[in-house]
Amino acid sequence: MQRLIRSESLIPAPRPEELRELQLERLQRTLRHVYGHVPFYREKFDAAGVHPDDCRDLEDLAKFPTTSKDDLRANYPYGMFAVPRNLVRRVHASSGTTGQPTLVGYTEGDLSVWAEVMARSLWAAGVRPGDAVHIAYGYGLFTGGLGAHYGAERLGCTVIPASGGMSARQVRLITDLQPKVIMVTPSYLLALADAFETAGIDPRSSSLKIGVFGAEPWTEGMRAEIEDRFALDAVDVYGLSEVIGPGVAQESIETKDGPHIWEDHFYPEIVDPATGGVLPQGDHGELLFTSLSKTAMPVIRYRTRDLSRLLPGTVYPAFRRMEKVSGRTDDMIILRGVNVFPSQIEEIVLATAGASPHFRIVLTTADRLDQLTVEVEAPPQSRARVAQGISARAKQTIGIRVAVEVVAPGSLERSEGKLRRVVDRREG
Ligand code: DLL
Repeated sequence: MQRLIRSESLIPAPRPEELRELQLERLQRTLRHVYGHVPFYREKFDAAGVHPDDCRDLEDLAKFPTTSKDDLRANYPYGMFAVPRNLVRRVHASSGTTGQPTLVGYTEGDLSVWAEVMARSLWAAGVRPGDAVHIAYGYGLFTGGLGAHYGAERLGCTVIPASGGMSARQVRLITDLQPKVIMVTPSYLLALADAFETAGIDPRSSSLKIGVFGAEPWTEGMRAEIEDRFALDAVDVYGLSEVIGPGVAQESIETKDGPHIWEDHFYPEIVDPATGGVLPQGDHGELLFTSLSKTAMPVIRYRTRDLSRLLPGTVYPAFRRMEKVSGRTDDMIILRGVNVFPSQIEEIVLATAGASPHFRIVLTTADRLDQLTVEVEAPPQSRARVAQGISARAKQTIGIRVAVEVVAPGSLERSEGKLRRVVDRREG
């Protein structure tokens, strides 16, 4: 895996059979490791009648049971760890908007792999040693800040660890320190665009040339909006704490065609979300990951709930790509029998002239029927046109009737990290 695609590239370029061999060896080792050290996996494998020795090629992985977020919750805090606690150098916890948080852990080796895949991701994003990188992902239990931080340091960048929030100060830092790169959630970048304007600075005149955005779904419409507002290249970084954090997959700045998955460390599968059955390459479904190199807390067939599909690699042909995540199995809204994703509403809002990109989806019950209201900002003069435009597009493209409430610019709450788009006030 030391061979590089071009003499200067950080992205490995193994031959297909070389990669499969490495994946299989790492998979077998990981299965044995969890079976030997995590009672949860041992019991689950035994109950399913499978043993690590049954994994003789990569396809055999499908015989093993999947792991869910509930399994992680039930084993909180240390039950999923596969090494003694004193070998765990760091823990992170997932956002856990509802209920019990989930804890993840890293050995020293895991932290090193994480920095490496994140450095690789930044390379694919067009970032180079010596570039200044402004990190506005939150630092703390969330993996965004520290994950991005150590990757950028590993690559040899100058890191500005701003964390999230205090937008006026972020504008000041960016203006003074002139970073070329920003790493932040797309929704918080929009809040920063407003903060630039409040400070009387055109965001397009900032030093930022590359934005590495992730931690929440964002659409092609949002990419266009961001690139236009800031005059930068916007690329997608994907990851989740259970697997490692940011840096599981990264979109190339050259092609912007969905993240390439760093498959030498994270093995992807797509399954039918309802049946759990493995789907062929190209089919849409739920993304699963199996750790290939993690030691402290490997996951086996972890159900991400993210909806995507696997596609062949392009600029990095050794690795498969995932289609940009359009939504999650658990943020799908069923409105009078029609499935609606927040990303569909995002596309509609961004395509509507006069509407600001700040919007919220509010679900209520009226006369025992579910109702979806899009709350969106627009100046008074375009109120009627925006309301009409959004409801007409929703009818045309999704086939649903939505209510639109146009509010004054600046009145919706701004994100400082991951945005909660949907407010569910439905009865029952
Ligand atoms: O959000 C890790 C991360 C930080 C990724 C910074 C990228 C940048 P969690 O808090 O565990 O970890 O949340 C993981 O966020 O399952 C997806 O639903 C969503 N997500 C992450 N990246 C993307 C993306 C971090 N690029 C969950 N597009 C995941 C869409 C994303 N959704």
